[in-house]
Amino acid sequence: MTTKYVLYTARRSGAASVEVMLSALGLDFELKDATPWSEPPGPCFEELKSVNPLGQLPTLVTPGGEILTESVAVLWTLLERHPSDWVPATSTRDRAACLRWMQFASSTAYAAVGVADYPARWTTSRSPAARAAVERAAVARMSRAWDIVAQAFPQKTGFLLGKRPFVCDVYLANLSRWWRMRDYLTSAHPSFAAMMKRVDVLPVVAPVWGRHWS
Ligand SMILES: N[C@@H](CCC(=O)N[C@@H](CS)C(=O)NCC(=O)O)C(=O)O
Repeated sequence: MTTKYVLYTARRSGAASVEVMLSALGLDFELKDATPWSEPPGPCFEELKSVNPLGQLPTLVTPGGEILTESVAVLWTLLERHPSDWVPATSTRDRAACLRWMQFASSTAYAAVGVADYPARWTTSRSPAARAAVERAAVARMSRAWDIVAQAFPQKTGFLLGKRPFVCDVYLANLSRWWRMRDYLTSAHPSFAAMMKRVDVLPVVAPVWGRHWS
């Protein structure tokens, strides 16, 4: 049993949005570097695998010892347990939209990132050409996902759900950084890219992004 939240994290990973939310909610937490892709892996990678067999980030251990995985579930559970104005009020259309678009981004864009990052997992072929083809298909799927998100939010001011940002803004701003999707958004959907930049500079977000992407 711990007294604080423990977040297994890595630079430039999906754990960044969880770091933002732990700070925004004023929670006591410890970060453990469990970078899976470095050589050698982060010092806490073996420990991460003992709590999450896939060895993926973000993985959060609660003060009560529960293991939380899956980025949307991790964020949503935190927001449910620590009420704040980072999520729209219960039963509102905005709350449904907030969860819908986080889940959409997770199951389309984030899932495609997992394929592009590790194409060998998604083809039985050992040929570099076959793996490169899987990677290209995954990147195309990512762009398609961001087209759909950007077309759903054509506004030129404010954030996804109006004048103030919610957890969905932070989540999408994190996910859209991979595989040059910000460059893609800037050319294909400039007003959406500008919205993501407004999220990047929020006082709770900028220091975390600075640690991850500087
Ligand atoms: N469905 C998971 C995906 C998590 C994921 O793919 N995380 C990446 C880092 S951003 C990871 O740990 N990759 C290492 C691996 O898959 O081996 C979620 O939403 O949290």
